[in-house]
Amino acid sequence: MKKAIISGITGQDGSYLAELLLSKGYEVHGIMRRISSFASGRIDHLITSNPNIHIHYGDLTDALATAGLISDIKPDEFYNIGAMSQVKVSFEVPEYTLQTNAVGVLNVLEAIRKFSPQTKFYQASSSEMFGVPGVPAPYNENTPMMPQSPYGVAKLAAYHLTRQYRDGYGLFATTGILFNHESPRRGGTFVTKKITKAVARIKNGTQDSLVLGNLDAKRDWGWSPEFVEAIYLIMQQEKPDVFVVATGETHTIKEFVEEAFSYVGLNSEDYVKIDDKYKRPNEVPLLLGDPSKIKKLGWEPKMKFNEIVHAMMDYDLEHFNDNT
Ligand code: NAP
Ligand code: G4F
Repeated sequence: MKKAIISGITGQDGSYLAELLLSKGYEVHGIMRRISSFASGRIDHLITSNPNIHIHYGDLTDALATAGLISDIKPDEFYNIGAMSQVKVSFEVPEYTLQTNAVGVLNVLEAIRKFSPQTKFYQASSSEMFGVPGVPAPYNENTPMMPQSPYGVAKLAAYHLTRQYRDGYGLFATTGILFNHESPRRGGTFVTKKITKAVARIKNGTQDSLVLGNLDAKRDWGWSPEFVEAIYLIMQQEKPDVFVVATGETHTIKEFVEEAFSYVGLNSEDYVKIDDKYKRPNEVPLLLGDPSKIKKLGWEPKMKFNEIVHAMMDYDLEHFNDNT
């Protein structure tokens, strides 16, 4: 039985990845932070039903605990999915973001190098690493990078650490540069979930309006369950490498808003307000990926933009009162 560690198992991607690995017969070890309320909502259905999932308290910033886990378990695969993943928040907590998203990755790589060098390592890189003004889209594995947020800077540092441990020490340290991907499990502070939840509440009469920031930014939105399949595929290659994972289609935030409101027969102009507090000091205005390289491995994005909006709306219309 193959053993995998997933950091970030309580998050959107971590929970879908845990499901995928368990379905493939893996013994899955998840790292979960201790917080003051219950953090395991997205994986409770697995914990209560599958004896092959094991949860360990930990934190990527805790080098000793991370090294202890890797040294004890000696996993076949380590999926580094954990991160402070909210770009806007990274402007408010830049040091913490760098500690978790850059130094935290170094902690894992060092532990693998010292205690379990046969472990394959996957790093969750991000399209937020791009952002050179004027560089034509779509972006691929060779597009120059210039992140526009502390989050992106931290992810770029981790991207280079992954490359350096691959080239310098011969570790199987691989990475996917994932563009935005969504699902009903998306955290409530990200724009898609904020929109679908609000529209469901407005439709049900429990919310009056939806307050947003920049509606003109464009994002290449995919479907998280499909993107974790790409992560798994990247990890199964013979050699570590870099792959862009994207749909190759981009839409403005405004288009997402309009699609969500029209799905429930409402006009977005009657409900949407703009507040500058949701805007960022700087940001990447256009994200559009070129997934040609990963498509050659047989991966294909299937869920279309409208289908993603509708699937998230269907979920939130049913769960509009949930505290997620
Ligand atoms: P998410 O839902 O916010 O999940 C992040 C996970 O990381 C959560 O389990 C969180 O734990 C955990 N975490 C946060 N700080 C940690 C720390 N200091 N130590 C250990 N774990 C920590 O994010 P996601 O959307 O699933 O994204 C997964 C990964 O892909 C992240 O690395 C993200 O940066 C990257 N990424 C995401 C996208 C996207 O569009 N979703 C695109 C590109 C890259 P709690 O539950 O305790 O908060
Ligand atoms: O949903 P978002 O917060 O996602 P963002 O910043 O693109 O980051 C996500 O994707 C990255 C990959 O490209 C990941 F690495 C990262 O971890 C995360 O998953 O914002 C999307 C867009 C931005 O342009 C933002 O300015 O929506 C715009 N926006 C407009 N109003 C808003 C809001 N974003 C949020 N979160 N909240 C608003 O009210």
